[in-house]
Amino acid sequence: MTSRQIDRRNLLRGSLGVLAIGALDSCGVGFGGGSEIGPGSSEVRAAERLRRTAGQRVVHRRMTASPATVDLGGTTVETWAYGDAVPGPVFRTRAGDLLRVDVTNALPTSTSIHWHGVAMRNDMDGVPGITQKPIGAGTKFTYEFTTPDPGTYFFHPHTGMQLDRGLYGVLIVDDPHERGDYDDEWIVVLDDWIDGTGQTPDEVLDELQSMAGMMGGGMMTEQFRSPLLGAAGDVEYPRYLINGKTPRAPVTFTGKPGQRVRIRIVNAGSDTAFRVALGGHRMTVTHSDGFPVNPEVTDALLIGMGERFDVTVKLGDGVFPLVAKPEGKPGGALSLVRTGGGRAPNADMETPEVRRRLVLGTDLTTDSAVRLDRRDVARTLDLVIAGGMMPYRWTINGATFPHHKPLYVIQGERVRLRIRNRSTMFHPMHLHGHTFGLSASGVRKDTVIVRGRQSLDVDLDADNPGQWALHCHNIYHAESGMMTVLSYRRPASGHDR
Ligand SMILES: [Cu+2]
Repeated sequence: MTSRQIDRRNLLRGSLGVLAIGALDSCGVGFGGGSEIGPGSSEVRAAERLRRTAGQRVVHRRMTASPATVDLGGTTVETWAYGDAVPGPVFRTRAGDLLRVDVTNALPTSTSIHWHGVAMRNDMDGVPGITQKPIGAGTKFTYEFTTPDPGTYFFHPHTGMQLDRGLYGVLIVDDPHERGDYDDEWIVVLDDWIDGTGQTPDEVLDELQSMAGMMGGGMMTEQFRSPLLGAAGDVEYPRYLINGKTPRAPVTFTGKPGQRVRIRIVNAGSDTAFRVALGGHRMTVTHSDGFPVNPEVTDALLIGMGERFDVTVKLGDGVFPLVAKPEGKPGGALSLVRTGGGRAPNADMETPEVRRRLVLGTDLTTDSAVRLDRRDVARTLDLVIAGGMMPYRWTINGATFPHHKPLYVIQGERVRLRIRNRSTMFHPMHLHGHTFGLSASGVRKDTVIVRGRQSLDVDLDADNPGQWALHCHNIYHAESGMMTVLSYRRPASGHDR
């Protein structure tokens, strides 16, 4: 590893947070000339005040992050988890409620929690060095924010490689006005797993980053490939999980024939897109990253890291495999759906639906109720994303975080992000604090797959002031530089000069 890499990674793991934190509480006194709207600013407080209502319900929960011994089904591993379980807890609010979570950090290192997809107050977004100080080992932190929009969300650390251990849980924001035309609901969390099987995610990252030096050019350039995505991943995982279990001990969902079930699917993986299908069934996709889409019937669904989809199924009679096949990689994850008698299907992860009609988020169309209104784009920002295995370095606009140039916006603007993928690898690009609309279809998302060599435009309203991470949700890429900041800035005529 080069000294520059060591330097950068130390920055990411802590000292950047300490260095930058002085700027957080004083409005606009920070990097880049003194006009950024920081997480501790009056604008951020004002935005949160608008979300609050008289008599707002408070949902109060507690959670501890700690080392844990976890049984994945035939494999017991030492890892890090919330509440000693993988996945961690499910938190549930109604739209408009205040969520308060007291977090105790019993890990041997600092951590943070990012509430992925939630359009929340910037100072609770959980990104050390950008929105808060790291939560030190042995200390506590309370997250408290309004959950404005219904949907399926999840949470995880925004610290180093911690997400690729067992630190993740689900946040469901219910819609009090929903018709609720389903009989039951299941939460399905997908994960790619290596921790405790001989290598930690940090060791895998070190290996990827030092590969060039160790092996010279020409070797180890073959990534996992998918005709659909291009290069499909960098890490071969020994296990793939649904709700924390390998196919040797699959979780079983039970229901009755004819029931309609809403399945909320979350990809908590770090380097793996999954093809999901339910044997013997077609699925109707109803929501993408929490927001409604026009119902789309499909056999299989491709889910990138950080994406969530809700589907409904009408259950048949028998026992069926719910399969999650890692795109371009061997192996798979399995759970079972049981509504009647019969033997469990073979755990071969090869139900034919996986290879029938497949949709991605970019194939869907938006429910008109959540389409962004028609407005002229006030500002277009280019995001050229690039990089490769040799050296293992991933960039946005030519720079690696934290050497990035922030993308500046002004509150109230309609902003277009023009994402240009110059690499052969797919990248699920995630913006904090906003749900953009795909320019082509209007579909609202906060995480979107950009395939190898693909270009994609997304639009957003700059209506949530603060400093927002914008990064690839391949955690190995994000930790190797593929991150920048969407930075709200006061207009030049403002009071802060
Ligand atoms: Cu990436």
